[in-house]
Amino acid sequence: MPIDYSLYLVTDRKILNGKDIFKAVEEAIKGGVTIVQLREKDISSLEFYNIAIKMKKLTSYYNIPLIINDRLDIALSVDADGLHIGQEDLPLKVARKLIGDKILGYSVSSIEEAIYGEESGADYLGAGPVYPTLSKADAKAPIGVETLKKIKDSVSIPVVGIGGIGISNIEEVKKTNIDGISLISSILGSSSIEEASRKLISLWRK
Ligand code: TZP
Ligand code: MG
Repeated sequence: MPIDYSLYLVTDRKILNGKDIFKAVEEAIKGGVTIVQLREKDISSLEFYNIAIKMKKLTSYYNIPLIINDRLDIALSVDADGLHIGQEDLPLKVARKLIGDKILGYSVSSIEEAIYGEESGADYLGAGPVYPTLSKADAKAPIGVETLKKIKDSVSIPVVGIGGIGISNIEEVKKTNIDGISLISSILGSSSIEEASRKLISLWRK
């Protein structure tokens, strides 16, 4: 079955401010999130594994693909649906070899990186940051919707936009014809995660 990248949730426990991550993700799924990436920074391998195994149970129950950020070992050990890596993670071709036919996502900020990603075995690209974001400490300068569109037009694999996306700019992002939007704060920073997700998916599908 083709993967639905429409509303792609990336997790961040910092923004949850103590709220249970599994509850938060379940609410987001009920609201309409179509795919989930578990992204953990500054955490032990054991903790990451324990969260990932529980998250896999939850997402499987709802038939939602689970992607693990950065950690190929965790993705394999919990039998996640895929792995997402960036420019400073394992080389893409190495990751492709090891991950087999699981979904492999790759973060890009330029057309050159996008073309390299497609040629080197990525299944989809996360392009950004599209707008300024507070959710990633080492985020690069925003690429804007013009570059996002050029990235989309330069590859044939799915492209999701990430970084600063929310209700206020979803219309502008949609015009680039990308395959989905990937978000942290507009979903997890909302007082009603389910409502926020419902609103975003309905605007995206409109
Ligand atoms: N990669 C590029 S921007 C970003 C990541 C993980 C953070 C996106 O978070 P937000 O809150 O949707 O801007
Ligand atoms: Mg990474």
